[in-house]
Amino acid sequence: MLNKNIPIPLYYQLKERLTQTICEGELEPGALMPSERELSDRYEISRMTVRQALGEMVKEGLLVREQGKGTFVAEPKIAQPLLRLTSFSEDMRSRGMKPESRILAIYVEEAAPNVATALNLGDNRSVLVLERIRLADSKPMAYEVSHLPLARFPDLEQEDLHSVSLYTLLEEKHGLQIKFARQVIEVGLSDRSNSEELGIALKSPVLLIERVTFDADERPFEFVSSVYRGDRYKLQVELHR
Ligand code: 16G
Repeated sequence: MLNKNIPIPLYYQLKERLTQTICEGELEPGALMPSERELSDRYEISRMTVRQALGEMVKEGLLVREQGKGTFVAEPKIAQPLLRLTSFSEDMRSRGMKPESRILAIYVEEAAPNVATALNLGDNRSVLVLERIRLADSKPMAYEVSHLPLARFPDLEQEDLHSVSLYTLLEEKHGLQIKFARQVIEVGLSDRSNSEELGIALKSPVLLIERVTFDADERPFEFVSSVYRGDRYKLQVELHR
């Protein structure tokens, strides 16, 4: 039971109690939370108090509300370190998750001016565009559009990129040495097309990430713009002084 005789608000006590049951694994990610009525009966508190506790937990990302379905325990966020250049596949494997890609499109096009500048393209502006949904344990995590100079990777279009890591392919088959990347991260809202592909509500918070990656000769070989789910990612960095 909650303690009505101490100066700690009841909604806060309930929130702490529910958070504890989630942290201890009693309520697992994806589990449906008991309804407001059940919680108010169980803890003998008003539904308004329950609503306040659940509302705060939704704001903090511990719970997610799905229209018409109920409130669920959120999947834990992936803490993405910012100082190492890794691939999506490496990141997921290092966490014991299975990386996969759903290829939405592969095509060749004339690079847009910003892509041509980022990739330092001269007269030959043909780029291979790879649109992928990146999945971890079958759940969509990110939407990525990669642009690669076609002249450097003419055979890439024929490869089976569904289960393979692009970086592994470039390193192992094309002998590329991946050296460093420049990345810009912004906050944004999901739009109609990526919301659907990522399985999130329209205008959900997302991370918009742009990466230009360079080889050992410091030549840029990929320009990637991606949309990462804000409910599944947090960024982590170690700061020194
Ligand atoms: C990451 C990179 C992306 C790269 C991909 C390769 C970010 C924001 N993006 O998702 O630039 O193309 O890894 O992954 O980190 P893969 O080797 O698994 O295909």
